[in-house]
Amino acid sequence: MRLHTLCDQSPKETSFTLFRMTTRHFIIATAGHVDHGKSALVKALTGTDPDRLPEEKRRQISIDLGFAELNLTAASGDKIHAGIVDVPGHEDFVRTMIAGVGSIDLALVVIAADDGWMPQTEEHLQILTYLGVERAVIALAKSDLGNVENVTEQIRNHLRETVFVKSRMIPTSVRSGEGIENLKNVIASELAAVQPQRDFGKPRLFVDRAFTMRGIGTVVTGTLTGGRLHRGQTISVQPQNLQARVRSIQSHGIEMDCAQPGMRTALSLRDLAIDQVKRGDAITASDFAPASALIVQIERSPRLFAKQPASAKATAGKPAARPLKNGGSVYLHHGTSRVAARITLLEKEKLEPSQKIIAHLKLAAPIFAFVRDRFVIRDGSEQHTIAGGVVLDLDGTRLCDARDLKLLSMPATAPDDIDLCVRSEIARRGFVPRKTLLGRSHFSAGEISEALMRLQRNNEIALSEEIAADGAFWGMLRNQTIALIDNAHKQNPERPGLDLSELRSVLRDQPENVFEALIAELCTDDFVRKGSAIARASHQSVLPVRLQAVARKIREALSQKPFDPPPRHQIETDRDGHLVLRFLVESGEAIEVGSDAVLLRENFEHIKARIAEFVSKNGPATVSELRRALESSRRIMVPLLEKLDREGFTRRVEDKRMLSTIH
Ligand SMILES: Nc1nc2c(ncn2[C@@H]2O[C@H](COP(=O)(O)OP(=O)(O)O)[C@@H](O)[C@H]2O)c(=O)[nH]1
Ligand SMILES: [Mg+2]
Repeated sequence: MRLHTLCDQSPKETSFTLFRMTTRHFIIATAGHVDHGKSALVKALTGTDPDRLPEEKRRQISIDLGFAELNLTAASGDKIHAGIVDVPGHEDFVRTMIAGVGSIDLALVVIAADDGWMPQTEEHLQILTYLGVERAVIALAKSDLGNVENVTEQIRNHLRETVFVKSRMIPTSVRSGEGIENLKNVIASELAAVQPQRDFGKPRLFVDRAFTMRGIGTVVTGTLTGGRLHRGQTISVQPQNLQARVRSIQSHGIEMDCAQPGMRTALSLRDLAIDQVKRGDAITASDFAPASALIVQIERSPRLFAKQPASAKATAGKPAARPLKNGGSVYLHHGTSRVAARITLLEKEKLEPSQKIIAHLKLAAPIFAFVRDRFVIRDGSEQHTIAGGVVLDLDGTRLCDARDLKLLSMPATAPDDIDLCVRSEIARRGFVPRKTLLGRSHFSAGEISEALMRLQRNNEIALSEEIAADGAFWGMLRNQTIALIDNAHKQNPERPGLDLSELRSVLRDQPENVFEALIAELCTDDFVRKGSAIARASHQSVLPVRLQAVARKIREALSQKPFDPPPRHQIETDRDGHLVLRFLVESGEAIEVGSDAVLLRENFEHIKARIAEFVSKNGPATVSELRRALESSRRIMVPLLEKLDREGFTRRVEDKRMLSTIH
């Protein structure tokens, strides 16, 4: 019960014993060149030294991600709780840095006043931009050592034409204490303006640490996004698809029943051995599959990036300044994972700075991605960050034609427009099962079904219980089917309609669920199913004049000895006979008693009544007794009684028939 009480509160309103007021949760990550004072600043802000490893202490350099927490109060009085991820700044650890800055709300970019803008300042800035981080506070660290004014000017120049152009810049010194309080206030006011991370019911936690704790077992940590995780919940570890139960949840050392998006989260997963989970894996609560071939939009920053700060001329020949080529081997950084990938550019042969392009990425191992996830691309030698991008499609095995590219570009330009995303997804595929439509996306199931309703109201799509189909595709399929039905009525007016098996074979390219949805939809208005056929509701099967004489003859033949008519093969001696007999059977005028025995319906009803009468009067009867009494034959009576047994009218006991008790 308690579990739900906590989780049913809105993300803004979590209250733990530690925070009695409304507390909002955010994630901050540091960024900036090595030795510029990031870790020292985190310690000054929080009291926690993020460099926790002995090697980090010995070498005085951050190697892995470090974590701390910062409690602030916004001007409104709201409590703000920020998890801080401290990243390494050294060029050898850019890979770790990228794992630390996914799903953050604010970047704390640290630039030493005595050193100014440096290569990893630039590289980190590009990484933040590629990952869609739009909010940063710039700490001008070591203000006790440098010329703050000059360096401020230099940084402003570097930030021109970036999303961080308006970022606040605060001189700080951990030595003198200058600016630390001011920095806290600025961070608080920045975060107060940030919307808490969305809860769209699809939790993902990209693992940034996995370790064992004595008495607890395997523990993973990461930043939770997309949805909540509860204690006791069964989760899956992707991409290896292992199931485990969440034994307990903590955030910054505090036990909780439920973690929410935007929280640093530690999960104890006792069912898992430590070698079954590692950094880069994703913890999720859904059964979505991972993907290993993606269609993406990639972009290159307009800024050239060189290992050493240098003029554009000096960087021209360096790898980072070279265009990204078709077929190249790269590393994709997504969530906390890094995976080798081969890139195929779909629109051009190479990607120059400032350009955006659609590409295929074939991954060496699957990743647990959603449509609209952002990622970073580094070169095959892992020396340079060369591009960033956004996932457009998780099924990159399909080939893309020009129409595909156009439809893919639509949501790429407006990724938050759910109608556009849904519309493009359906248009590209013709139809999509509703269950899977944009399942792996940042939209909730509710948002997706509302978008489907809107699009249906605007006649842009057709919806059945199972599938959502593109309006044009559906219209074409519908018209084609209606034309086939009308044609069948015209060609064979004596038939009840078009055989569904015949229609299925014409539409064999369509999957079963589309076919069924089509039939179901047609049958909601002008069409009906008649046995194994579909027909216009208004269709009455009639014999063409040409066959009416044949019909007369057959009726006569069936009437002469009503309970012992001639065998079927003697009646339908030619094609016309076959057509007429089928018509009589389909229209219900005649009944197929056995494979070679047909009775007119009135005679069938009559003989049934006579059988009932005979058995009621004389008790259970044999085939011979009934055949003799009713002037029939074995040829008719045997299959007739079997049919009546099947229908539950009679019941066989040894070699006699009695009446079933049902009627
Ligand atoms: N004078 C001075 N030195 C600082 C300041 N902040 C950090 N340092 C020193 O700069 C070095 C690198 O700091 P660190 O926080 O490890 O940098 P990081 O690599 O960006 O995390 C350390 O020797 C710190 O003592 C500061 O505000 N003033
Ligand atoms: Mg550090």
